[in-house]
Amino acid sequence: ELGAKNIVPTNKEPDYQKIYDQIADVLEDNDWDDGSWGPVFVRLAWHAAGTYDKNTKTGGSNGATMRFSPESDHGANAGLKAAREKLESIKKKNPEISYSDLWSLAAGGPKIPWIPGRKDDEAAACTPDGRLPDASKGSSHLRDIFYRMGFDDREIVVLAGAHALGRCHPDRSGFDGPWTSSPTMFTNGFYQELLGKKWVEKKWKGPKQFVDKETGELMMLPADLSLIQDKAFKPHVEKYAKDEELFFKDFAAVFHKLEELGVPRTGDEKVYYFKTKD
Ligand code: CCH
Repeated sequence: ELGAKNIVPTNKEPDYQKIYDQIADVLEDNDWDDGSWGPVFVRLAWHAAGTYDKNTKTGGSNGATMRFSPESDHGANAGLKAAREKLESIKKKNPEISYSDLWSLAAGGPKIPWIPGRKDDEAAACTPDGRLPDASKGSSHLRDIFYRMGFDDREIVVLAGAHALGRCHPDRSGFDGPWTSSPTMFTNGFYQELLGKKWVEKKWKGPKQFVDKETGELMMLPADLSLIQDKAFKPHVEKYAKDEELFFKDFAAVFHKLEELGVPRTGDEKVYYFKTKD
């Protein structure tokens, strides 16, 4: 006999706004970097997705294979273990969300469309080392890496604007310092600094990088500077330095595209936009 009490919900749809709010609640932390986990969560999601190869259709934000060695040990992923562990508390509270959806959700913002449905894969699906960009290289390397994911020149420049957030750590990448003076705020400051400051090579024993001549406190990677040395990239840098609204709009679309790499879709999926608390 089938009574209401016998109806057990299966395939329960997680409450993504609730999980988004729980992530928002752990972002602020005076003991972590500049006071927020936001930047390293963005880097985690990007490194999970940026392994995509459009020709073999391998890698991408489906799978969360960075949980496993060898992908967790790839040099580019140094320091991301802390971000994965930080998100473990959210996973424990919400076991129904996949790691791959959780990492992608943790990089979300109110204007970025988000679609759930990523499925975790096993260690055998780890991507080979070398699929993420090498910061010591220039524009032709950036094109090799990002064209492989399916991005064009404008999209490469849009994504690089994420470097408004966070900083480089000598114990992770070997580089040192933030790109902007407000590394926990998402702005078009990366482009403004790139064009507005005079960049000189940092005098140190570490890997080649640049610092602003005036204060020596802000930094640029060789790959960042290549965006204004390259004739095709530079006009996009100029455009986004002038127009922050346009940058926000384009970033939302291109970051969404990044987060969809390698995720099978039918086209009928529900698209989520999240409300922030403030
Ligand atoms: Fe990046 N990035 N990134 N980056 N990145 C680093 C840190 C962050 C490159 C190199 C580095 C993107 C593209 C590139 C973030 C988001 C994005 C670091 C320092 C290096 C090196 C790591 C450390 O020491 O902690 C290169 C090269 C490219 C080529 O395009 C893209 C695309 C995104 C996202 C859309 C964020 C955020 C950080 C800060 C992380 C933190 O912990 O503060």
